[in-house]
Amino acid sequence: MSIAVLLVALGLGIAELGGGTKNFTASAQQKAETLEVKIDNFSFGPGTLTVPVGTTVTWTNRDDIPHTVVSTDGVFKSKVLDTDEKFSFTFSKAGAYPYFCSIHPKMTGKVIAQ
Ligand SMILES: [Cu+2]
Repeated sequence: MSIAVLLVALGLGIAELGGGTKNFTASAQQKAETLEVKIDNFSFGPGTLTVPVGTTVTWTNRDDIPHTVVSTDGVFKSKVLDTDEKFSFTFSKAGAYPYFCSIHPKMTGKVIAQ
């Protein structure tokens, strides 16, 4: 009798654990969102952006001068962005993604997806 009660209690505990894991997964998915990097005064801001995997990053050129966003490893490459134009990329794999402006190679930035 007492063993049966114990087993039921254990079963409930495991069920709760399972529910907790599902909730955690759901909230992690809700965190996937769009984050913005501003291009202004010949720099990317923030220069290093850490995001959860699945996040879409949008670069917006707030400068009066055309810029590009080009992955050092060839993962993504924007067209030439004029003032207020945007470029987006979704980081679906974890890793470090350094990038630069191909017009002004001294402009560099990095996205870390984890
Ligand atoms: Cu540039």
